[in-house]
Amino acid sequence: MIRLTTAGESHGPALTAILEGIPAGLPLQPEDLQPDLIRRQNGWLGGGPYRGASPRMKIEHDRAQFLAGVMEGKTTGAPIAILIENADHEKWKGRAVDAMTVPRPGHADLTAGLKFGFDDLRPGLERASARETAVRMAACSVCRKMLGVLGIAVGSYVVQIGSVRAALAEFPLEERLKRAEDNPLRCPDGSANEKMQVEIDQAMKAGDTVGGVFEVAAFGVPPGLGGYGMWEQRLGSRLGAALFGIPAVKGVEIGDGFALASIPGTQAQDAIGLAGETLARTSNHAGGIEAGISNGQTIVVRAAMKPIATTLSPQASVDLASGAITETRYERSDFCTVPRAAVVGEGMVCYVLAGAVLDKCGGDSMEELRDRFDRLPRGALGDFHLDPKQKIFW
Ligand code: EPS
Repeated sequence: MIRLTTAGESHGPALTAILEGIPAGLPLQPEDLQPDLIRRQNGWLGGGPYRGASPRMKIEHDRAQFLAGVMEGKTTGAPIAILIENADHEKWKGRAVDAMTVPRPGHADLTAGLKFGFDDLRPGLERASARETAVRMAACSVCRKMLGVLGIAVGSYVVQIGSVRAALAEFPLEERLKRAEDNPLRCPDGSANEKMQVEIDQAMKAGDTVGGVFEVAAFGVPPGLGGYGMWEQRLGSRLGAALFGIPAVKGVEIGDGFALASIPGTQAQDAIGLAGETLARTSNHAGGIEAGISNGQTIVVRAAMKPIATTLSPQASVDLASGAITETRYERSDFCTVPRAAVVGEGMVCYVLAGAVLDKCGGDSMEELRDRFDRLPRGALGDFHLDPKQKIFW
């Protein structure tokens, strides 16, 4: 059983995470997590954030430290404790802060204030802040490292920002992922990239924010992960829950998702054929999941983010201290987080897949896990044990 808990406020001293269930013997250094931490901050590894990422990204230089569960550069099988310091904390330490009493629609201010009965809305937004995804990313990056040993790779790209949609049909999945790493907006379509930046720039000028859509693909996933009986076992529901767990995500699709609702059943499935002695498909409408179980094809999921709730232009609200009708006050934030959220999406997919692999194979050490993983059936005809005679079941 794999389990992740994070703790930490956006402007508190540090963010922390405890990741349980990673087997012993996985080589692990803080530097292994660094590329993902940089990609989450900037949208890519190339150098600096895109225009429209939060100015906070120039303040934070996230670095993960292991406080437990890693000795001599290897996991021990014990819970892994991770810490990332908040550089911005220096500016908040010892400073008196005006009470926050006017909730921003769409943020946690109102719901957390009501739920917890706070006398100031700040504790809610401090914990609800997507700053939390920094340490979540670090923990998910450990899962990525474990999956990498098993030959499973996960990547992402942006398909839409605001009203600009990328034209991706000409690029195979692998090419999309490669191209995404060359652009801070993570969009594989070069001309769409430029239009997306213009859309973000326009939103910034207008004191507004923009949302969008990203996709995550996982390669090398064996058939047989997940389950069909109960909803919490279905790989689709696990991935869906994880992606919905990213702040501002309002929609998730698997494979062709909503588009499948409007085409005939004969065209919506992925016909089963043979390549030599192994089962093969020529399409992947199902996104690598059939009946809640991975089918050995590439897993493809898509998530839609609403525009960030914090806008420079004031929005109508109520001062909860006085009851007066008023407007929101601006708090520093991102104007568009879609490229950054795509990287967090990769992390969430890694976390779910690592859990599903461990559920299927178990293993206290990487050696044990690897041995069991390597023996999983991959869909050769010889993997099935069917007997064509009649049977009386009931
Ligand atoms: C966030 C507001 C901004 C973002 C933050 C999420 O923080 P601040 O209020 O300090 O400007 O930068 O995200 C991060 C710090 C991060 O590392 O992703 C919010 O309100 O959700």
